[in-house]
Amino acid sequence: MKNALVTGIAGQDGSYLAELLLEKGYNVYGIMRRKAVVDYGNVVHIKDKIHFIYADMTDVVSLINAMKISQADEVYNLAAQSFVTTSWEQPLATAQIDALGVANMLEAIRIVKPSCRFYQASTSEMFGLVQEIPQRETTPFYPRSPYGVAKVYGHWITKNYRESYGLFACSGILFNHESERRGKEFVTRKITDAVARIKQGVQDYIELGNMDSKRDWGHSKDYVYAMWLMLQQDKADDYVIATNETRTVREFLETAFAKVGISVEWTGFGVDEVGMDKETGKVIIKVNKKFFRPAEVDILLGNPEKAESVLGWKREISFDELVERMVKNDMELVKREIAYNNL
Ligand code: NAP
Ligand code: F7E
Repeated sequence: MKNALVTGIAGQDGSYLAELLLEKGYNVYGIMRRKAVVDYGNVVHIKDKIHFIYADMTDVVSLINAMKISQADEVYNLAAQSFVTTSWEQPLATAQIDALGVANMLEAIRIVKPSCRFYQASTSEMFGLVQEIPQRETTPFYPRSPYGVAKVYGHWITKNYRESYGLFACSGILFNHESERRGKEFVTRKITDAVARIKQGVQDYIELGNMDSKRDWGHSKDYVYAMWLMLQQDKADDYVIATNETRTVREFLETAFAKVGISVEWTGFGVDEVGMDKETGKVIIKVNKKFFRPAEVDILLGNPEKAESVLGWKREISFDELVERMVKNDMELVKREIAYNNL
C-alpha cells in the first residue's frame, strides 16, 4: 500500500485527487491549515478516510513533520493562494505560499525521503501574455499577475530539484479546470451560482468584469487523473494539460443561461454593456469595473499532445457537460437553500 501526501487537500483539486487515490488503495495524508472553526471543505464526505496533518506551506518545519508522519511515496503539491485577483492584494503572501512554499516542500522531501515522487501544480497563468498559440511545454512564460510570477518560480524550482538532486519531480501545466466544487469567486462558479439564483428568483442580475477574455476550460476530475499518471511514469517530466478548445467568458455565460432555458440578448458597449433575458427583457448581466484586473490574460489555449501521447491521458468531460454539471448542481443547492430559508 503506497502513502500519498496531498497539500491543499480540502480545495477543489485536492478533493477529487483524494477520491482517486483512495479508490486506488493509497493511504491518503492531507495537509490542512489550522482554523478557528474546523472546516474540511470539499473533503467533508471522505474525512474519516484521510489522515489529516496540520501544516502550512510557509513553515518548512511543519512540512518536514508532515513528511516524517506520512512517509509519503508520492507528494502532490496543490496548496496555493490560487485566486489571481487576490494576488494583487496580497503579492507577498502569494509569493510565500506559491513560490517559496514549493521550495519548502521540496526541501522537506530531500531531507526526509528523497525517493518520494513529487507533483507540482503549475499553471497556464505562467503563459500570461501568450508568446504563441496554442501554448505547449516549450512556450516561453510571460506571467501577468503576482500569482503567475510566483508559479513560475515554483515551476523552475521543481525542474531545478529534478536536475540538481535527481528528485522524481514533475510539473503539470494545467489550464483552467472547474467543477461543482469550484470556489464561488472564480468566474465559472460565480456564473453558475448566479444563473441558478436568477432562474429561481432570488437574484436579479450578475455583475462581471472582462467578458471577452478566453479560457481553455476542462473538468477537475479529468485533470487530477493526469497528475496521478505523471507520477506513475519511468521518467519525471512536465506536461501541459488542456482541452485544446478556447471560449470567452461571454460564451460560458450564454451556455450556462441556456441550460435553464434563458437566451441572452446583448446591448451597449464596454462598461455600459448589458445582457438581457430575451423573453422578458429584464437585465440579468451587468458590467462592473471593479472586476477588471490591472493586467489581463486575454487568451489561453493549450496543446495537450504530449500528455496524450506519453501519458495516454484524454479528457472525458466536454465543455457542454462541464457547464451542465455545474448549473445542475447549483440549481439543486439554491433550491435547498430556498426551502431551508422558508422553514
Ligand atoms: P483551491 O480550491 O483554491 O485549493 C487550494 C488549497 O490550498 C486550499 O485547500 C487551501 O486551504 C490550501 N492552502 C492555501 N494556502 C495554504 C498554505 N499556506 N498552507 C497550506 N495550505 C494552503 O485551488 P484548486 O483549484 O484546487 O487548485 C489546486 C492547485 O492547482 C493550486 O496550486 C492552483 O494554484 C493550481 N492550479 C489550479 C488551476 C485551476 O484552474 N483550478 C489551474 C492550474 C493550476 P485553505 O482552505 O486553508 O485556504
Ligand atoms: O477568471 C474574467 C477574468 O478568476 C477567468 C485559477 O484557477 O485558472 C484560474 O485563474 C477570467 C479572467 O480564473 C469576472 O478577468 C470576468 O479573464 O475564473 P477566473 P483565472 O484568473 O483564469 C488558472 C489557470 C489558475 O491557475 C488559477 O489558480 O474571467 N472575469 N469577470 C472574471 N473573473 C472573476 N473571477 N470574476 C469576475 O467577476
